[in-house]
Amino acid sequence: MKIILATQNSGKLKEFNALAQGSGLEFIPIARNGNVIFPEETGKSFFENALIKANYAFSLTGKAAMGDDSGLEVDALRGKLGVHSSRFSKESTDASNINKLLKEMEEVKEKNRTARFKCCLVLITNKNNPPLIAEGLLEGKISKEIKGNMGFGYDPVFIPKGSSLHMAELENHQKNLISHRANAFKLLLNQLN
Ligand code: ITT
Repeated sequence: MKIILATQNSGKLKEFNALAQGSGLEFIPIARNGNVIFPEETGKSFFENALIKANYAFSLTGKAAMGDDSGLEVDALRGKLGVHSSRFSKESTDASNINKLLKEMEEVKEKNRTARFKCCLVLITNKNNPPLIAEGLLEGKISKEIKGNMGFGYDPVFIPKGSSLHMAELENHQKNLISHRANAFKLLLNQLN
């Protein structure tokens, strides 16, 4: 089954196609040429934003469509960045977001640097069925240094619980064994089967 992935993030597309190996699912980007204008992410939760993305892709294409909304919750910042993870800094690039996060956490001690990645997936298969919804998370902490060049987003400053490596130091297949996205996707596959 082919599923349109409502994202402008090529890292997400790559991860979903790796996670989907052997499942009979294949994720197709909503726009190969970047010509699509995405709706604003006005939701107050990861779920609301994932639904906005899935609805948009489904109404545009009429085909099965999935939205992923994800982000970081940092305890020392009282649960920020949440739904604002991608727009945390003014420039909204991965590098500027990471720099702002490290700056805001400069004074935070090691033991208080706990955080988690969260992901909500919404899959619309056709207009007569309610959407499928799945959520996943990954506990960890925010490092003081930037390390690694794999993955995307905040991976260079996130250390998964129990790991000595930053997420961006993990090979793709290692990240895909533990990530918030992988955990959500497993639950979604269970519902689909
Ligand atoms: P789309 O909305 O087009 O899907 P996006 O990157 O803007 O792409 P989100 O709105 O879901 O995605 O924002 C998620 C933010 O959290 C963004 O800054 C990502 O880089 C970051 N993020 C999500 N999953 C991540 C992961 O696995 N590793 C590192 N950062 C991640």
